[in-house]
Amino acid sequence: DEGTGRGTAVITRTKAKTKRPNLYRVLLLNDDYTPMEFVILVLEQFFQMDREMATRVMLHVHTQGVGECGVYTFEVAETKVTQVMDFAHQNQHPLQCVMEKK
Ligand code: TYC
Repeated sequence: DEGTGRGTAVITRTKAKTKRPNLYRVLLLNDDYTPMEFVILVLEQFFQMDREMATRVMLHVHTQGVGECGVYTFEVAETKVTQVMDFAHQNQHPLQCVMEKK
């Protein structure tokens, strides 16, 4: 450094940098075979909804084709999708659950 006579400047961050995590929507897709009651059960069990909210969301998916169950960080969203897909498979329902980046 002294050899060239040129100094090097280093800027250090003083303020704590908070970076927001990427968020993902977990969606339920409609189909013709999964019983409405089963979908309500899924929303209550995996998305902490009460019966009223679960029924509203289920009916939204039923009429609109797709609906949001919740918004989570990547790992949580991935876990929800896996849990719902496993539970649907175990009960031989074709219910589809997916995640998409917000
Ligand atoms: N369409 C289904 C029925 O009539 C009900 C249903 C709702 C299925 C939501 C899937 O994500 C779903 N039995």
